[in-house]
Amino acid sequence: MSRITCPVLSTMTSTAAAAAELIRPGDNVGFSGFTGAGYPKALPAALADRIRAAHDAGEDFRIGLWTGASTAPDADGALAEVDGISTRLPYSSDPTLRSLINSGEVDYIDEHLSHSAQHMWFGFYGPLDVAVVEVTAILPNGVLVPSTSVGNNKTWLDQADRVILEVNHWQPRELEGFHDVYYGTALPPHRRPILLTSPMERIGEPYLRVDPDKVVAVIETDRPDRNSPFSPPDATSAAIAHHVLDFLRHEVRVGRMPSTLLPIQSGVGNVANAVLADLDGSEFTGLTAFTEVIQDGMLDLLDSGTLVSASATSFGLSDLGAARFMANIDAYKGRIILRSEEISNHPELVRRLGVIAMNGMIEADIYGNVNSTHIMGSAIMNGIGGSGDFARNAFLNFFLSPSTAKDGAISAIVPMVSHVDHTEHDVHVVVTEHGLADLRGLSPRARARRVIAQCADPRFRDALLDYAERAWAAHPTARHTPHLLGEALSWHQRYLDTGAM
Ligand code: 0RQ
Repeated sequence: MSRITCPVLSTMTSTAAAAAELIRPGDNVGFSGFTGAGYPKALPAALADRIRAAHDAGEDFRIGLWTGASTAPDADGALAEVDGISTRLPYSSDPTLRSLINSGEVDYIDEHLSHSAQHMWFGFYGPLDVAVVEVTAILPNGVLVPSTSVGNNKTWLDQADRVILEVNHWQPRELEGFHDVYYGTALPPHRRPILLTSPMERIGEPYLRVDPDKVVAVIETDRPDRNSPFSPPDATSAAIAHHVLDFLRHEVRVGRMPSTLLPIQSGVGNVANAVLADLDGSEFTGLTAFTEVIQDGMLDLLDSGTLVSASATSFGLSDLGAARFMANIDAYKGRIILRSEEISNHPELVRRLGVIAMNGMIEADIYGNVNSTHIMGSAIMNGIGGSGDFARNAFLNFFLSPSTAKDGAISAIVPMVSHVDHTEHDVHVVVTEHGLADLRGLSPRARARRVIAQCADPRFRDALLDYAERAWAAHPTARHTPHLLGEALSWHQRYLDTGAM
């Protein structure tokens, strides 16, 4: 059955190789895709071939690559392999690309995901030459049924000079009706409130719009999303999850939130999945999610009825999760909504709904500053993603991590973070497998005592306490946030010197 029923756009079908010829060296290219879902599957490989051939012929050919968030080895990875990317924004987790960013060959602009669309309209990034967007189908009137992520697709389709569409037959045709694309955004000073007051409210339309005159090629594919596997929760992530749940019970008991909690946001990865798994076996029911990514744990919660509904911008499923979603797709309709990331992560909405934000971190310092992005202060891991959008505006935020990294050699609790993504003014609760530090309403020194006692691994606790006490003693007129700067900075240097990193 044809997925391209628009009489105008059905004349534009093309091979990936021919479509790749329409991208020029130096173009800024906006791909669809978010956490391995809904990214273009054919064009990137064809473009990588073209770039490799150009490089073999001694020509310079690299593009600026913009996306919703991370894509997959056959998109980011394929282009990174051929050294085809000059600049990249706003988020990536691809290991090949990470190496090129960290070796200085690719310029990476690591942005809050809610900022990426508006920074395009504000003109901060310059022009977008080409949008390459995966869709599920093209309807007779030319509107597009989105696929498994919405991300920045609306903005890329609006703003690009030329558009290449990939119609992926692997994506279930039944996805039509899962999306809510908001077209009411405007530029300051003409902005109006976004009238979304509950996570499942619809404020937009189920389709993406495209100007048919800009469409230069339509490619048909039949290829799966990336769908990374999840490992079952290990003892460390299970312990972290238990602390989070106990704390939520406490917050309900003292009357700070209803027994159905407030809408939850959960980051990606195994620790976040462990929290969702723990919620599933708990007494909590009637929950809602206002989040970025629907991972396997969220499907479990929807299946068991613990979660009534989930609003997000993307799926981030394992193969098994994707198969389960497809087998029961009609049962999820009306309970899952996918939106543009400018809406799923919107500060106004996160704050209005009172979201409970739960995200991973690399390290926290004793005063509650959090590093989510950099190893030893200099090497990027992934990027800030949506963690800042949610944490900064949340009713309550958690930052979660094992207390140590690299088989216990490195402490995730440090005197001073080597890079700051979330400041002490934004961070509410830090959690490791050893315990949970509720930092709300505490002064810096009280925070330090609590973080060290509750979250640090016992092997590092004495050293951290000793540091805090000596810093207090050292500067009697500077005791608000006491630091021994040389020593704080050499904490990480020691790991580098001893080869732990
Ligand atoms: O590296 O695999 O080489 O050993 O960092 O660490 O423990 O596997 O943790 O996969 O949950 O990722 C913060 C990176 C955590 C993630 C981060 C090393 C560690 C390992 C990964 P190896 P883990 P996770 C929604 C929200 C920012 C974006 C975000 C992240 C690797 O959660 O990217 O929150 N967050 N988005 O060994 C040295 C330390 C370390 C360390 C960990 N202290 N020192 N190395 N590592 N801690 C999603 C989106 O926005 C799209």
